[in-house]
Amino acid sequence: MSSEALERDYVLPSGSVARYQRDGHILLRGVADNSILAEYRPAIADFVKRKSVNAKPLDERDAYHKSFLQVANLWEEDETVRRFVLASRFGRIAAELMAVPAVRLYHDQALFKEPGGSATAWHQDQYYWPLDTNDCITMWMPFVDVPVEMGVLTFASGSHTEGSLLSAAISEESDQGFDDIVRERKFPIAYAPMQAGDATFHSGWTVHRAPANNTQAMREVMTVIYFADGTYLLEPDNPHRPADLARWFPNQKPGELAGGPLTPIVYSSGH
Ligand SMILES: O=C(O)CCC(=O)C(=O)O
Repeated sequence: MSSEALERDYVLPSGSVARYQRDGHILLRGVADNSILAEYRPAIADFVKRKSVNAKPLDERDAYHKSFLQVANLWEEDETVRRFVLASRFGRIAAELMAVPAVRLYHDQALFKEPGGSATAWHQDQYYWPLDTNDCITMWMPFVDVPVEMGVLTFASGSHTEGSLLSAAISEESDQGFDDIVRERKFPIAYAPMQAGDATFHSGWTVHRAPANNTQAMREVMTVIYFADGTYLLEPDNPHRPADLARWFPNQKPGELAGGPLTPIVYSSGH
């Protein structure tokens, strides 16, 4: 039943594409219905729990690992999660917002911010990605209602139009540096409380952060990242991009078309 729901198209509210392209992010309501949440929330939560059994207590972690429990590419290991991550319903939204005919999966990540988990520093995702395109997008979907004080995703609207604004990995340095840039450039800050099954989509260059989780409940969030089919791989030009190249594109080289068994086409308008 819910797997069928994953194959049904989501109709974008009118004006969504223009808004996404102007702001670099958009909040869409009800992207996953209750049947989808009921099937996939437990599978993803169990997976994160299994992978996090050895996580240190919050106060013994470094600054980055205080922000969330992070588990990547669940779809490789779990058949149920695979259906969720490769769903054409989500891939189609990504393609339509970016106005491209087809998208590939880049990778997925569960980002569970624990009660008391600290803020996620300002950053740009694409700093990490050796992809020669501006057409990268992340779906960020909570499986629980997320009030602002639980750590809702927060965007600097319009910041994606300028490409790389600061060469910095997510850290206290990126937080301070982007904070200054956001203020100087007067990018409007956008965030809103979300309900389970709502999703935000943001561009790879959109500057974003999330506040701390000041509630007693886990912020359960699943993300899926896509890029436009037809994208070429870049020569890694910072200390972080070689690891992404090796992890997501094994056996591929800079200059080649990005795409292999780990980065399948998730949606194509031609099919
Ligand atoms: O979930 C968070 O706190 C941060 C998420 C994020 O930065 C992303 O999905 O790109």
